[in-house]
Amino acid sequence: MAFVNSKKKEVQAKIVYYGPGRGGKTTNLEYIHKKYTSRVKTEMVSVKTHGDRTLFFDFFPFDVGKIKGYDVTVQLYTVPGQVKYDATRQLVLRGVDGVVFVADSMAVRREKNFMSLKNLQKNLSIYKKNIFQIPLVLQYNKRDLKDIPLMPINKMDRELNSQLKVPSYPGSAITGLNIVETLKKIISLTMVSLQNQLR
Ligand SMILES: Nc1nc2c(ncn2[C@@H]2O[C@H](COP(=O)(O)OP(=O)(O)OP(=O)(O)O)[C@@H](O)[C@H]2O)c(=O)[nH]1
Ligand SMILES: [Mg+2]
Repeated sequence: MAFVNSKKKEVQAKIVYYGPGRGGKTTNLEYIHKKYTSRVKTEMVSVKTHGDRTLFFDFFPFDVGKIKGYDVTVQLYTVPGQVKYDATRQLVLRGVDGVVFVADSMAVRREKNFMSLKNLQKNLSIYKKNIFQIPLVLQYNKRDLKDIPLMPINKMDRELNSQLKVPSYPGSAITGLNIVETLKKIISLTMVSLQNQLR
């Protein structure tokens, strides 16, 4: 749950980057952290395995600035995408206000995207949250790859987003394509959904 302090006019919301292993969640946060050094007052906390895979999560607080007179901070997290870390994903999702689902555009990862989206739905339901109601943005990452077969964007949209019908972006966490747009969209959806708490 977001933390709203009406007296101090402060809001803290939690946004989680979710998706299959190796899809680019950590790289999204690294890009944002590097680009917005002034809005990020802390180092990025990353708990990784030797091979650079996320073991627990990545985290940093991001200063959004003022919205409707409130000082807004979003806590950005990633989950570990590897299938075996489901218990950790559940822990990281606790109290989530908004989700970015980072799908992998590589054609060979098609099935992994499906499974991970299903897994998100299941894990949200543990907290009585509905994937059709929570603020959610899809990102089709790795569009910069040239020599590897990628899924066409309209096909990814059809397969992953035909029921959800949420905002989606082709992206690249390496070149920065739509990384900031993705972040701005999820912040804005999250704030709209919290609006009834901001009085
Ligand atoms: N070409 C390309 N490579 C990417 C992109 N995003 C991530 N990668 C690479 O893909 C690999 C995995 O990226 P990560 O950000 O660690 O993936 P993750 O989703 O955090 O993976 P887990 O922590 O295991 O869940 C790394 O080698 C990244 O450099 C992208 O947009 N384009
Ligand atoms: Mg990671």
